[in-house]
Amino acid sequence: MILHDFPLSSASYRVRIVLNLKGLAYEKRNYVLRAGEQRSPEYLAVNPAGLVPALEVGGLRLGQSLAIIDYLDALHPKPRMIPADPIERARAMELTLTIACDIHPINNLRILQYLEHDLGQDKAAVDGWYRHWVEQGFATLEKLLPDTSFAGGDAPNIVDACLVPQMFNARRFKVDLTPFPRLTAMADRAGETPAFRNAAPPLV
Ligand SMILES: N[C@@H](CCC(=O)N[C@@H](CS)C(=O)NCC(=O)O)C(=O)O
Repeated sequence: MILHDFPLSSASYRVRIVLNLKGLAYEKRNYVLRAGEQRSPEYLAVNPAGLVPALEVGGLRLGQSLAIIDYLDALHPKPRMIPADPIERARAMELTLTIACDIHPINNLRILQYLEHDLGQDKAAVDGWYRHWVEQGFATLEKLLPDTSFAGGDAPNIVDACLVPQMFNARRFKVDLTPFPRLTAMADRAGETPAFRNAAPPLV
């Protein structure tokens, strides 16, 4: 199994966490995103979106971190990342998609580069954009969080695999986390466990 990866990519970090939680061995191929390596013809043949992560296993080449997590969960259901119970599953997806649809896609590298290079915004404006959308999403999550040890319930699941990388990025961009004490505590609790620690990017 090959993970096309970049240490600081939060979408790749989600998949690294899940591979570790499930104890699955894999090889990594790294792409330096700021150098545009994700848009090389070789990588576009793997993932035409030109985004990491992508997973290659047998003849399958799969992009989209949540699709990869769903695939891994179907093949290796222990521990479960996506609950089987319909209500728990819907609740987990509500939290997951608040991060993966409402925060992450409007803050990824190509959006920030577009704001800077195409729309002529300076670094302060781009960083402000980043923080604004994290704060909006985190405010929603702070209200939606369950009363459990982890964001996903009694054990970490797909919600925690998305939350911990998003929290890492929030800290990188110096988001004020004081309005989100429950969210921060939950992300830190999961982040300190070995599967999450071993998936973490180097501190920047
Ligand atoms: N929805 C995709 C998002 C993938 C994504 O945005 N990846 C970022 C890194 S976290 C990337 O490759 N960025 C490169 C770029 O923006 O050019 C997923 O969940 O896999």
